Amino acid sequence: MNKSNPHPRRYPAVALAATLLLLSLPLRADEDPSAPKGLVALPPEVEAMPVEQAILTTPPHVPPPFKRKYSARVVVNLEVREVVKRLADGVEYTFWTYGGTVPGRFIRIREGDVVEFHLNNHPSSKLPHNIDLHAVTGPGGGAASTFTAPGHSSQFTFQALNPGLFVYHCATAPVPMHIGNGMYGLILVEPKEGLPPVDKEYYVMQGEFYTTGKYGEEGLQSFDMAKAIDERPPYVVFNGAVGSLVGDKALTAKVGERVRIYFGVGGPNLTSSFHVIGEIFDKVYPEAGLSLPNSNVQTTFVPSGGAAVVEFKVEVPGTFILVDHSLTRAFNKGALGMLKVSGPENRVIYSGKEIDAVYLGAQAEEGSESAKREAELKSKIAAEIKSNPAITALTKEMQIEKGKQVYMGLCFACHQPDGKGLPGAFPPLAGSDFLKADRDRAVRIVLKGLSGPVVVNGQTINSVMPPQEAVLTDAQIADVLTYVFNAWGNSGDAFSADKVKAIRNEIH
Ligand code: HEC
Ligand SMILES: [Cu+2]
Repeated sequence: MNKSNPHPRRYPAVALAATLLLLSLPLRADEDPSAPKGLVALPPEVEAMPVEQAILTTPPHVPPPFKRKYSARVVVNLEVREVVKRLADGVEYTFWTYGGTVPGRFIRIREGDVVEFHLNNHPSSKLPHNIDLHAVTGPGGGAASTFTAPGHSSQFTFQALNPGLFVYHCATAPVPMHIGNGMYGLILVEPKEGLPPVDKEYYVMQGEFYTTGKYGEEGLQSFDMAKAIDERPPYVVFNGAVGSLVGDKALTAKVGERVRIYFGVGGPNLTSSFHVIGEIFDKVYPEAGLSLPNSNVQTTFVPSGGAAVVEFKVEVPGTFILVDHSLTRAFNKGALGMLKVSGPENRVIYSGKEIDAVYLGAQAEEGSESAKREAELKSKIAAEIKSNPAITALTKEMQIEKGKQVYMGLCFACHQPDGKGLPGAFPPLAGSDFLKADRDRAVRIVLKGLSGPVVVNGQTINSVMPPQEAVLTDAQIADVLTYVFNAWGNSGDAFSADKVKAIRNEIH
């Protein structure tokens, strides 16, 4: 074992120049890099430790477990790079990274190791950056010693006192922006006794992106501070992009293997309800302290700036979906990955669909005979009333009031009390050209719901409206549509319950 330090060390002249340069930049007071202290005089027992270069890996890969049973001096070289990459199909983003990827390089060290850490900021960077490693005991987790201008390199030393899986991130102001642009990663401090061996180890991190454009809006997107402050990210993703762990980029395992996922949340804001659909975590080290695993966990809660280690044996083949179980994040914002398991089936553990048979449930009763009779009478009355304009006007007014009550109890939650909807999520009913164009269709939409792309006043919405046929009576639907067609500057005739009923029958 080579016990000398083969490592060239940078000398204070360079560092001093760096400091002078940094002092000329606008800094936060607490980031003022006091002049470099010079290289630490390591005690003989540390000087005597073997020196090794850390192996850093890109996600979803993890460096191999340690074979050594002693502490070492580990040299870590991490390079900051600002890169334009894919965030989603057709969507690009200028990511700020540790090593060119989001999350940054996975760093694996061993409890007790003394780490000589070099943060190198590539000359092509536009901004200074630093690093706060949650595995570090000391001011700013290293941030105070690593503020590094483009084309510069900072060095500091720390000892890994606590085992665990830790997040690291940039802590340069504005911190949420640096993290929000992708400056985070994981550092594993393996306990001295090691971790139980597994067959596959993977590295997954969740983080959200606050793009100026909506989800899927094409082109180069930039960071939207207002959305970040409101915590309304268009994207919540695993490993830095929509689809980074799907298709041929999915994680893989074979039936019978034990899988361990090092899962972290970079944030900058959202926490994760991490879940693998169709699996139960045999073991979770909650909050990634590596001493007390929990057993048989469905979903583990991972804080922003925190991590968890999950382990499970894969028993049957298939595709298992990694999600943040806050599910619109998974299905509408990107927080979805895949683990593809190959191998023989075990139909006792999971049979697959065994039988498809016809099932005749209790049919929704159309109503009793008397209700039918009542409806007939009502329709006769309605016909009579129709011929009297004064009554028609009063009936319409009453319908509008009743319809308003239905609207304010149900529809308002999505279409908003003012009928204006929410851009990108719920179409407007106020002034809606789509609504006005087809009265019968409006009835069908309320009865049956609506999904798929729909263009309202030139804006495309592609979402889902739940059916209301089981919730509202024909009269209520007639009333609510009469209200909708006459509120917020809209104008139109009243809807009759009979008409609604006729349409209901037609589509059944
Ligand atoms: C859970 C949310 C939700 C509720 C509750 C809801 N809607 Fe909708 N509605 C939607 C969405 C989403 C769409 C667009 C669906 C799509 O993209 O295909 C929509 C579309 C429509 C449309 C056609 C588009 C337009 O703007 O003209 C009408 C009409 C409509 N809703 C009326 C109603 C009425 C009336 C109610 C109450 C009885 C109601 N909705 C309740 C979510 C909702
Ligand atoms: Cu930074």
